[in-house]
Amino acid sequence: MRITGIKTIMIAAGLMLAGLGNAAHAQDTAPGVQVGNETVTAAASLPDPTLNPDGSQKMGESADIGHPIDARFGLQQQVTDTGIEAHNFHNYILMPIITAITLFVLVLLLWVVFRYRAARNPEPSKTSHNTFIEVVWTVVPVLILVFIAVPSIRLLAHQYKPAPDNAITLKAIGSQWYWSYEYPDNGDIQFTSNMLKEKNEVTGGQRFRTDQDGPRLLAVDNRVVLPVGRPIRLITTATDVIHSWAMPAFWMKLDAIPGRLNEKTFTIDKPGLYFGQCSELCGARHAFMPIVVEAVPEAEFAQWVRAKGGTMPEDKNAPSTAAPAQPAADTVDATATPAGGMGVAAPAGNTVDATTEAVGTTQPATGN
Ligand SMILES: [Cu+2]
Repeated sequence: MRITGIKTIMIAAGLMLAGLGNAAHAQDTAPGVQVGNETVTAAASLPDPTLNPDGSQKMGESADIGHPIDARFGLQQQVTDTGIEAHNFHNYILMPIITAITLFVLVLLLWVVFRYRAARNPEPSKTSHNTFIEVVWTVVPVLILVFIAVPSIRLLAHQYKPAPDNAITLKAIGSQWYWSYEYPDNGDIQFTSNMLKEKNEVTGGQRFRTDQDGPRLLAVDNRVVLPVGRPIRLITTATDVIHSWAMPAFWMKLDAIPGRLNEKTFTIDKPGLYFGQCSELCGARHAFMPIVVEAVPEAEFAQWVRAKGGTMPEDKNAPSTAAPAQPAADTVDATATPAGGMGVAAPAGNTVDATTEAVGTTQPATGN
């Protein structure tokens, strides 16, 4: 009798989950559908400023930033403050030092090979000790390392600087094999981002990639929209295995680890479309969970937030608002993670919430 009861509960739970999965899938396949807006019906009629009336994306990839370019030499152009600092450190300090040391060692080797070859130097020197040279080859490398350490540690400090109070929080949740996103400071916005398939890979009315969406294997159905010029507090976690949220133009790669929250801050300087990928080998379809960020002016971001049924933190201070402020109590803890958020375990309750929510709002992996 008891076993039958448990069986019934499990079947009911299975049916419920299947229903959730289908609902999420239906939302994702329809372009331009508002996600996570069920609590704010008044805002549902606002148009999404990033989409054309027909549901297609307004912003296409830019010519020179945010994506790989054929035959590019070097790293992608950086559009964040720490990215520019790191790129300059790489270009003007590390590369010249590496090049100089490599050439110096090459010249020394060639000189030894030719000058001291057996034919030219039949009677080798028995010298085994030279104090001056030994001091030089100890002190000079130490000085070089100290010279590198100063900008290196300064960069590290900038990268882990805690987010200021006006930062926008983006929570990226990795799952096999897609990303889901939440904007805990902006009400109840959450959505799933899946890679777009090619035209010949889809059947019956399913959405496929167009040139406006971005390059093959990098375009997604739902883009992350972020404001330009305002600090972003990125928080990552995962539901199954370790993923990594990586965006080359932001100098950003942050592991997404189940049961933990990692945190890093960055500010985007240029509007544009930026493409990245999961950068931690996470299974069979690891290569097919791209990341797309659309950076827009702050006013447009606020419009997008309201179109999605969310609120801007400033709305709370406004005298009257059309949409009621969303409760964001549970996000306070997550965002209060100390400066060195990386590696600091969040309170267990938070992490569990994050991962369970993600499962409920994402479409099945087979949909990818
Ligand atoms: Cu992954």
